Amino acid sequence: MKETNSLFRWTGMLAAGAAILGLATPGLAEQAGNAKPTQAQRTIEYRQSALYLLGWNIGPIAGMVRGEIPFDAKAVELRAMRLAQIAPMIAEGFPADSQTGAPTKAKPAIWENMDDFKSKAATLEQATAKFAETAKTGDPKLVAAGLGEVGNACKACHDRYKAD
Ligand code: ASC
Repeated sequence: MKETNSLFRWTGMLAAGAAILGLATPGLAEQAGNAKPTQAQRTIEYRQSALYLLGWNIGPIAGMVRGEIPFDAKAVELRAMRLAQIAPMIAEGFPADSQTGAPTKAKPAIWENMDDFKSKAATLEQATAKFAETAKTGDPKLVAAGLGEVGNACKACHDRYKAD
């Protein structure tokens, strides 16, 4: 069909133009210089993405708890729910074949102490699940305490397993 062909031509030209202008948005693995990322690169990008999303959603809650931005109970509830959904995705990002292969702050100690690592991940899951319930109360004091528990779970793992 004529319209379809011209649409293909246009999208093709747009893609070529975007590539020339450097507008394409490759994932971190591609940015590292490989057209086709290795499995380890994909895995490392996966876990870094999940951890990034956790930080992204904690940030505004922490800002409210510190009094830097106004307390917004609905926003806390939404973000806490996201944390509870994302936390269970973390452990999956650390299979044995992903110790190296892309820049990572994950220490080898993770794979030497996988049971402990998984138990710390489980603690985060529990803390975020509880926090998602707490957030529904809309009580700033309870939210502050719950955020503290979540933060402690983050920190316990980072202290032992994240390179500075
Ligand atoms: C965050 C973030 C972390 C944790 C940690 C909690 O928002 O990016 O790494 O909380 O600071 O101790």
